[in-house]
Amino acid sequence: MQAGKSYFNAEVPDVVVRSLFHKYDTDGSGNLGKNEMLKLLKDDLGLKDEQARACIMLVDKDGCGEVSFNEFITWLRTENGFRNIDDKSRYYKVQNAIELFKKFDKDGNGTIDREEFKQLFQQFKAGNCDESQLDNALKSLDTSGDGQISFAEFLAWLNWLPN
Ligand SMILES: [Ca+2]
Ligand SMILES: [Ca+2]
Ligand SMILES: [Ca+2]
Repeated sequence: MQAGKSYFNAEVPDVVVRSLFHKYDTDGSGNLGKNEMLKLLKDDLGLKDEQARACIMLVDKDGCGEVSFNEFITWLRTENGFRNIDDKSRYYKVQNAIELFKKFDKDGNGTIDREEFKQLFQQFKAGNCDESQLDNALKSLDTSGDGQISFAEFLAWLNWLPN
């Protein structure tokens, strides 16, 4: 499968990507919300529903649920952007990571906060943890420093995907 082949190309001028982005920003917010992104990925890039949902998790770096133009173009221009969806073994790992992430994102808001992280940390450490260990671990995962762990940060920490 060669989903999105035509756009997945560093040669595509920004203006083309921008017009694609604006076409699907139907509420004119300047960001693509979840439904807008789903529509773009499925209608224009030809992804299946499940792939499109995985994609959104990958593109939305800060986990705020909205994709900015910068996040979008960075993802399109990154060689691994589509590889993570197209390549069977990479995609399998992405799916597993998403499942794991969702398990700990108890309130389903798309990021893991400190309370949710505590559960994760205890499970991975197999025991109790003190608060300073917890804070240190959180800090090392939270590379953006916003106090929340996004899926992108989580995936980087799992280190399941080869570059
Ligand atoms: Ca929008
Ligand atoms: Ca959460
Ligand atoms: Ca973060």
